[in-house]
Amino acid sequence: MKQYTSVHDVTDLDALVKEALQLKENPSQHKSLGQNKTLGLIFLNPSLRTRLSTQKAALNLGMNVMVMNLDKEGWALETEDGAIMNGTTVEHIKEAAAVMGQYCDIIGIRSFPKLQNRDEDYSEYLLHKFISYAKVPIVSLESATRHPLQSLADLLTIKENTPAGKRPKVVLSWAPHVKAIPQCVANSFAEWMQQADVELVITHPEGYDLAEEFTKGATVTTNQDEALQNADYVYVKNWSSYTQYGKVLTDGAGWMMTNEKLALTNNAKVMHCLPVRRNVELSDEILDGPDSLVLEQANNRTFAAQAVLKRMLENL
Ligand code: AN0
Ligand code: CP
Repeated sequence: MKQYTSVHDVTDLDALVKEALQLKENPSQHKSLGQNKTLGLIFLNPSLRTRLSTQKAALNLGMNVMVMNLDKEGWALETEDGAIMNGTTVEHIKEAAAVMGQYCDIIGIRSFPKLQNRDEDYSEYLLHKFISYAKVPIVSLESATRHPLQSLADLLTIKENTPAGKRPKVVLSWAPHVKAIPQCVANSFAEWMQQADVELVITHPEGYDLAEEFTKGATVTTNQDEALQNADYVYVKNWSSYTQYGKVLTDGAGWMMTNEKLALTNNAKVMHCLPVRRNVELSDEILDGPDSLVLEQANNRTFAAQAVLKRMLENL
């Protein structure tokens, strides 16, 4: 594997899932694979899970890890080709990425969308520039449009909790939030679920349709109660509008997931990528109750990252 930016970089999804679950059984089994190899983790936005689980995965494989909060600790980055850099930016991504590529064998990068210009965000210009200038394998730690390590961990969690032979109904349910949030997690989850053996239903208020490239083939409805009927998994997530790009269109009253709503489901398990706004997106009673899978998802982030890093190391 040379890059991991979306499900399209995975040629054999079932095998990757099996490998990740097998690594979970014995995380140290490939401790010498990453010896003398360095993973660089570059953050342009905050992170708890991605930062720690990806480091843990690399340490399990025997790698060295360097972490840089580029937004706070690096020079102000210029990304535009041909820019006359007489303003606030100090260093061009051409040099910054190339230099970090010299220090690292594999690089992970987190860079959220700015949520101002849809075409710009959805072009994934920053990720693509990084890939071309760093010249080493790149793992997305959440880019402008996707969060593929989260989606792999989500798929692992669903596999582990689904009886063999069952095709579960999975509902992606929009939730309220106080801020404009990227579409990445929802886009990516929808994209991954289309490749998995599940029935995917997406529900959200008017105006929150995701880009069709991610949802094609799924059932999409603005009727949350109808969507929840017989659900086996409910994936709760806020996102800002894609069509009225980056806007918060409603306070989402009535969309928070509660036990009352879960009564419509088939004893559904509840998922969220975290961080979660308690009693805004999801009620305390769910998060503190027996139906929540959020901690299992977060735990599986390590093994998702480990499976991906292992494949990259094998290909160096
Ligand atoms: C981010 C998002 O939804 O993309 C990161 C989640 C992993 N969440 C927030 O900004 C709260
Ligand atoms: N789920 C997730 O990616 O969390 P962090 O933003 O804390 O890394």
